[in-house]
Amino acid sequence: MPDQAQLRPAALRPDDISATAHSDRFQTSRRMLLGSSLIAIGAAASLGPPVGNDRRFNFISTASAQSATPPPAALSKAPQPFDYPGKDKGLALLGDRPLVAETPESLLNDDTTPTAKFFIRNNGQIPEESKQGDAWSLKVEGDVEKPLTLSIAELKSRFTPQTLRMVMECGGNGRSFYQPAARGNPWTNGGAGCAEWTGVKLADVLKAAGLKDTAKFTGHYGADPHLSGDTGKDAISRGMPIEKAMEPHSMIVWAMNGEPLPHIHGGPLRLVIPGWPGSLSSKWLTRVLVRKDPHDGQGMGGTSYRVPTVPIVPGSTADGKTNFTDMTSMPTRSIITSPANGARFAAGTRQLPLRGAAWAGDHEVQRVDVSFDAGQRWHPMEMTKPKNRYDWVRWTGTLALPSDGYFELWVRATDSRGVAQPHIATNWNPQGYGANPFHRIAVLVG
Ligand SMILES: Nc1nc2c(c(=O)[nH]1)N[C@H]1C(S)=C(S)[C@@H](COP(=O)(O)O)O[C@H]1N2
Ligand SMILES: [Mo]
Repeated sequence: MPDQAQLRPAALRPDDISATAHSDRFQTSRRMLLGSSLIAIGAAASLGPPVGNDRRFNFISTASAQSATPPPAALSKAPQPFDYPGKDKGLALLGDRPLVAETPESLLNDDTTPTAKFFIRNNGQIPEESKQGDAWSLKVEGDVEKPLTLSIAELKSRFTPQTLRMVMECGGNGRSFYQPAARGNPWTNGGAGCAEWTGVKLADVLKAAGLKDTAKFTGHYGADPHLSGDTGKDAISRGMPIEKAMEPHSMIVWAMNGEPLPHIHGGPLRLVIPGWPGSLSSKWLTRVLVRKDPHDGQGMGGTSYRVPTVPIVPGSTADGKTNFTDMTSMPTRSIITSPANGARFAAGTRQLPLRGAAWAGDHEVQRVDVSFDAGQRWHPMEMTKPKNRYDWVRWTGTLALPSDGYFELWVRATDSRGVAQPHIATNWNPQGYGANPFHRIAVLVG
């Protein structure tokens, strides 16, 4: 096991981390001051003349556009570049140990998220990079007729490969919008990406092992060491009902965007379980255990990836034992990917082109609307057809602005059940799952 410091890029040393931890993004999610963000951002914008490259306006963070928090003075500071091999410098570091970084909404403007821009979420240490290539092996055992040990070469030759473009999203995406702050990484909307995944159906492999009648749940294991280095503990080990495992979109994957799966994204082999919390999509996959009972690994039970079935008072304590359930489908979410928050346009601009994405966990996106008057009027956007189930919807549209000036743009998706995103994060829970309020950005014309 190499020293973690060696694996850590230079820019992620502890002193830099504390600087990042005190960035505006981090603080706004933790402060609980009251006030209207419209007033707050308006005030920030008026601090400087509305001409030229006013950094105070340009660097209003997405988080402060979305929270009810006045932006702190530190807003004029440029965010620190993210420095990790093969990764875009614009990713936002949320934590160093374990390494966690999100993708700002404006970096999700591609139809397919390039690997360089894909978010990173680790719970433990990053394991040593495997040199085994296609000799890497996966065990399938438990409540099966014939336990299997399969190399990647065997997975490729014995089963029919498929490539699907699908969203993967962290269960905690949107967490920073909860008030009071919930425990965990303060994601805005960037704990999600949509990549082309190549591999085989998990269902085909489970069928080859032969599911017993008692096979009701799965448990997933990866090769990454626990953060403490304790070899008796797993970094994370989550599981799901067998029905989700048998869906044709639940995959064992060895390639991402047409390239061998990169080490940081779980290469050489991982699960991709679309629509449900990303934590089920085990990286560095070594073992799938088929079980009679719900899995009890690291990250199962208590308030982990669990949400209230009876709403609780925000900020109250709960142990998750009663009136909580494991999170299944992720909520409906939409983002404006262009323009970026804080963009400025020439005086006289009236036609404002917009681009974005929307997705809805297990459901489909039915419509996407944008408002530039705080929800008084909503304008329907045009949606492209997803390539396959679990692909996101890319949407475009043009707003006709009535004048120069300051506008906040809100986007709202409605899913196939007719359920739209809420104005604010609802169903507060101690670890902050399921927050999906409108994405809001600010733009200035003139
Ligand atoms: N082995 C292992 N698999 C894991 C994790 C982990 O820490 N270890 N993190 C999970 C979580 S919480 C998420 S959201 C996704 C993130 O995948 P990514 O880092 O490729 O974006 O991986 C999941 N799979
Ligand atoms: Mo996650």
